[in-house]
Amino acid sequence: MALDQNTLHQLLETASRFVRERLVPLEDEVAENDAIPADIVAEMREMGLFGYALPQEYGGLGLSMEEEVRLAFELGQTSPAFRSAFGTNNGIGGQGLVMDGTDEQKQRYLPRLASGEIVSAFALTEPDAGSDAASLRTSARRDGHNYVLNGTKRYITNAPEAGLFTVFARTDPDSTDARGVSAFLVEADTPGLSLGRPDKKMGQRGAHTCDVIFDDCRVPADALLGGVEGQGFRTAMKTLDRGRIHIGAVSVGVAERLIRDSLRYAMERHQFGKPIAEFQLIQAMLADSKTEAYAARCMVLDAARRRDAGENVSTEAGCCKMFATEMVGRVADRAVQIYGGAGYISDYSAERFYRDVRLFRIYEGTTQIQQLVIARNMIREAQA
Ligand code: COS
Repeated sequence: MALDQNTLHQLLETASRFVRERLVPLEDEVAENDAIPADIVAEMREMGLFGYALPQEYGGLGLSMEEEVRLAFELGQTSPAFRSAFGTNNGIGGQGLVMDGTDEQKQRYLPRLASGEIVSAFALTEPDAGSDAASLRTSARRDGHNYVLNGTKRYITNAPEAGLFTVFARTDPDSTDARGVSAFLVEADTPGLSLGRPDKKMGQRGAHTCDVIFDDCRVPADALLGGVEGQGFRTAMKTLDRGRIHIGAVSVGVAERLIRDSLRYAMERHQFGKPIAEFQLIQAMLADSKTEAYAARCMVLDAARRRDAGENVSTEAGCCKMFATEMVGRVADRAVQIYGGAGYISDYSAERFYRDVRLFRIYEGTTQIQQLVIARNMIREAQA
């Protein structure tokens, strides 16, 4: 545990109040404008939210995985776009640097990530390399004291806001698999780096993705993460293992919010002369959602504790990501069903959350990739 119980309790309380009093009232506005107000981003910075999972020595809060998931349970209780604003710095955008960066690279970037001065993004996916991430084609050719990057990255979360990209590119042109992939820290204003138009997404408005294009983009040799070629894919996988537990925790938070909202609605809405919450078919939906969200909460906490204890949690991370994201999809579907006609109308939050949570089953590894990771690990362990 990085924090004493009192400090952790205070942090969770503050986050919960921030969500209830500041973020929930802004959900519709953010969805409408596709932007998070600047004063809210400033408050997030002041609260330390851009660096909760980054080491204290670089200005972060240095939360353990268990503390982080407990924070994510709170932060998940509102539109996922809010969490996305600082999520990449703590997660896929910042953890490669924390895990594998050189001291100099950490010194240069982590304090600015932790303070929220810059936003980071994780540039792995390409037009032709999604689930098969190791087949990526973006190249990084060594040229004297530089590398020259060429290629296109796709659906990159926070790219429009990012000041720093962790870019995965092939340094060994003769390779076609994971071994030839290296990671680079590329600043957004590097000549040769440009952005595509923001993507028009199904949901999570207020969080932005777009293409990142590298056209003879020249970076100094010390932009190579960790100073070692060929380690990039491993860095990406380790980062995603961690991120998958986090997404599981956010899914639990959203599910708990949806359950609370649909329970309240069911108790207020009258049909056939009584609140619909008194009908057993509505009760069955509420009970199923409650049970599944509770199971996911327990799972996520267990995986986080195991990771804190130093266990390899690649399998458990996959289990959490798969179960919790599928769970919140079912919970959102039941929420719409309980709201009935109102659930299909955008005046009620169920409709928005239904679209927002769909992404959880796709990014940071689809459900099908989690199944593959879990089963492959099971077979490997059985053979050992
Ligand atoms: N931690 C550390 N290293 C890992 C790892 C992990 N969790 N998973 C794999 N590796 C290492 C392997 O040990 C292997 O290294 P060695 O050759 O030195 O042993 C290397 O990485 C390649 O692994 P593997 O052979 O398993 O790679 P595959 O090409 O078969 O792909 C999957 C593995 C499918 C699991 C991977 O491509 C993946 O996770 N895809 C989904 C990508 C994703 O989540 N995209 C979302 C983008 S971010 S929003």
